[in-house]
Amino acid sequence: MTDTAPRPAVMSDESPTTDVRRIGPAFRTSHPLASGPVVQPAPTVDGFVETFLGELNYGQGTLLSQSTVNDQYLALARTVRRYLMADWLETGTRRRQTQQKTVGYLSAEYLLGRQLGNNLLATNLQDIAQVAMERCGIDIATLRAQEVEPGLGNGGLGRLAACFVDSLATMDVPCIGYGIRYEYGIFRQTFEADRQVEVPDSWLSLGNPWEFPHPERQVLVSFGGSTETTTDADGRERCTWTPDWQVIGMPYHYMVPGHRNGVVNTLRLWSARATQAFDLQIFNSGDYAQAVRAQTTAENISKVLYPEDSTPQGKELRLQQQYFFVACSLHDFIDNTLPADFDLRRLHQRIIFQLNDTHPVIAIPELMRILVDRKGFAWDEAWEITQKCFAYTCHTLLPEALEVWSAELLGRLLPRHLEIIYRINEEFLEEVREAHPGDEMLVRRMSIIAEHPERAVRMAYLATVAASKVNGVAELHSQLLRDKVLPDFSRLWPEKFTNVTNGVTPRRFVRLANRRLSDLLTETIGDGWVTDLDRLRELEPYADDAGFREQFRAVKQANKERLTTLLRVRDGLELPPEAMLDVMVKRLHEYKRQTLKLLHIVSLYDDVVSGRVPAEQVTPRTFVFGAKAAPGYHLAKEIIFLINAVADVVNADPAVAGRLSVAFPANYNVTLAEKLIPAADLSEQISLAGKEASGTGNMKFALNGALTIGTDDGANVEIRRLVGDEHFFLFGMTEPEVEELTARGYTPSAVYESDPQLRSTIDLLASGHFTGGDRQAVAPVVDNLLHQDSFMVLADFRAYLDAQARVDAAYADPDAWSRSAILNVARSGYFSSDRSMRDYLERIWHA
Ligand code: 26V
Repeated sequence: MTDTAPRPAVMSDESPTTDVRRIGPAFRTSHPLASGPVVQPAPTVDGFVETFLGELNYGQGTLLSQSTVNDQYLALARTVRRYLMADWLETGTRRRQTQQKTVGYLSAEYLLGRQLGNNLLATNLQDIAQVAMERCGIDIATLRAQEVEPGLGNGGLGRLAACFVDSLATMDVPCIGYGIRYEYGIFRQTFEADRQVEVPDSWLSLGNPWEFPHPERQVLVSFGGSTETTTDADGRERCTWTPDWQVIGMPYHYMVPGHRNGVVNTLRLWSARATQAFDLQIFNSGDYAQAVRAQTTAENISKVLYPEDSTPQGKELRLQQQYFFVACSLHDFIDNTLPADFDLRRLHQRIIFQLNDTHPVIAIPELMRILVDRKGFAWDEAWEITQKCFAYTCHTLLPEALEVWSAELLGRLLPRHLEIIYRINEEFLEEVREAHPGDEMLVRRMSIIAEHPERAVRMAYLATVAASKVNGVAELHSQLLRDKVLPDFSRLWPEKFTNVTNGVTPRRFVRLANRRLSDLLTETIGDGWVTDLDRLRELEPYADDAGFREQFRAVKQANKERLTTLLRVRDGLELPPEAMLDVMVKRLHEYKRQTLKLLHIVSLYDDVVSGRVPAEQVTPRTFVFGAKAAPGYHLAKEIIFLINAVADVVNADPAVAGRLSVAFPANYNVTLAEKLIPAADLSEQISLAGKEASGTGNMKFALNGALTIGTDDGANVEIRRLVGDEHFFLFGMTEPEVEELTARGYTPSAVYESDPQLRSTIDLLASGHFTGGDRQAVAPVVDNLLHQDSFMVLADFRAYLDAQARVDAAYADPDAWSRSAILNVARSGYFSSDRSMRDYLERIWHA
């Protein structure tokens, strides 16, 4: 916000709810139903139909015969949520009574995916709902397709948060997920002339049956202004912050059901509103337009998810978002969740705030502010409490992805927090000096405050200093975090650092996404695997059973056919359902190396059109890409353009018809992932070693019986170790080899000159063959590869092609391939997010 932008007014009272009837029973009664939910009858088809029609008539205000698909979807959703409500109320009551330690998961992103299917699965209502809808003459699949997924995240980090809250509910661990209810989630991607065009994601426009606004729990959040330090009667320094504008945080609650265990936890997402003081201001203001703009300023805070997932832009609105949701969440837990007389010295016995990357790290000075300025704690005691209440997860290794906020901006928006950060830093640096007297270089390196190019706060350092534990998200990543990103800190506090390898929920990504495989698994080893994924091990002997392999192949084939049908209808793509399905889906980023995949495709195509390889010798493959680029990431958008351009030409060229096809369905999201992953034969995990922190798509593919071609990076390392070398196609430089090449000096043009096949491939691309002769159109990508290639695509090209040749050879033996695929499933149980949660509980939360 600029200085002249109108600001929402400050209210005189700390609580925004003074004129709202406060929480708590409005009356006392001995009615037996007052303190427990009205008992729901056991679900039956008749009961379901009746509730559904009731919701349609009395909730939606329409008749079945008049209703639209959206009416029916909303009524069905509200019917399902009724079956969850008693468990939700009961879980809440139980949590209040037992007062167990709660996990406060602080995440700016939750990439939830569609809710209806998941909630039907959790409640075991899938079959009843299907029959009930049939009785009403409705195809339930049409209603499912009506749901717009809540895309409140960018990619891996947001999806991980969604998997974690699912697992915690399934394990009956008390957890509140705190985040932001963005009015617009991740943009919808469309292609125009092969280029990405972003469309706003107005996911709320047709109504959202899964959320519950709680105006009685709203919270006031302050920004700006100045601070003043005075000395009170006892000689103690006291700081007062006089903000100059405020907004209201309105919580929306979402159900997070456990898998058929009667538990429903809560996800609490905050939405920004203008204050009532502001409404008065409008009313009294001569300048109505200016006053309305102030309202817009307030409500902008939760308007839109930032679509960048690697390069922080230092945007003021983003810092406002971060402080907004964190301030709401801390206030909510401390003042509205704990009992009024709670002794905050015991705070760590009731909560552990897990910081999902640096985005919520401003919570650290916020808790200090609450304890010192509002609750009257001495600094040292407040710091002791604070250190016990936070743990920090780092999700990256890219230096440019580490958030740094300029002191100028932080001080302008949150003056008191900046003071607190300075004091934390001073005391921390004293500790460093004591441990390493005379080493001022070390002090400067470790300072939370950077001085160049401008004075700024390093959020990862602040998190590391304050947190009880710091973890990476895969073994290799945690090691590199200790050795490369935070080496001074890991020497100072070796015991602070730990690893928790990521995981994915088997409920959504196997049971829901791959019903056919799930049924086969359950027929073979029982259904215990859904909540105890290690039991997939029991499948191992069946890898040698020809009959089972046959059934397993039939599942994969049926999934492929479902996908080809979907892509025909959704994207107008004609794909052969028999070909090997080779899939690369993830955000578009140079380090992930979609261009390496593209060079492979072009080289295969080049082999055929140049006559070097007869088309009949090419293994039929369908290459599928799914990827969004950050709107401001120009090179990533050029890569998208090039993939589409290559796809157009390859798909239309009769020389490779029936052999090579390329599909790039627009708008890859959780919903599409659930269709793509179960159909895949080959999973592409080809980042430059040392760059992908973990990856979680890699786990989803392995669990769905795809084989991986991958580098020694992130969780690939652990996947390969578990499934076995012979069932994983490893290629490329290792992280130390990358380091060594960097040190020696890497010259991509020399690699180009020395490998004739690479030269031919790049020359074909550069010739304009795929862009109607337009060489300019391919220049950004080609020039970058030849003259920069920051992620060493050319250096790994040869190894990648060799590994792909091994893939072709293996695929030629369907029995051996299926055996490997089955062993991938059987040996990937470790990658359940339930296991990740057990590791967090044991190593970090002690909850
Ligand atoms: C970072 C930033 C940087 C500032 C600008 C906005 C923004 C938004 C999101 C992020 C998160 C990037 C980090 C991330 O998503 N990391 C991914 O986390 C996955 C879950 O741990 C992991 O599997 C992926 O390897 C890692 O790239």
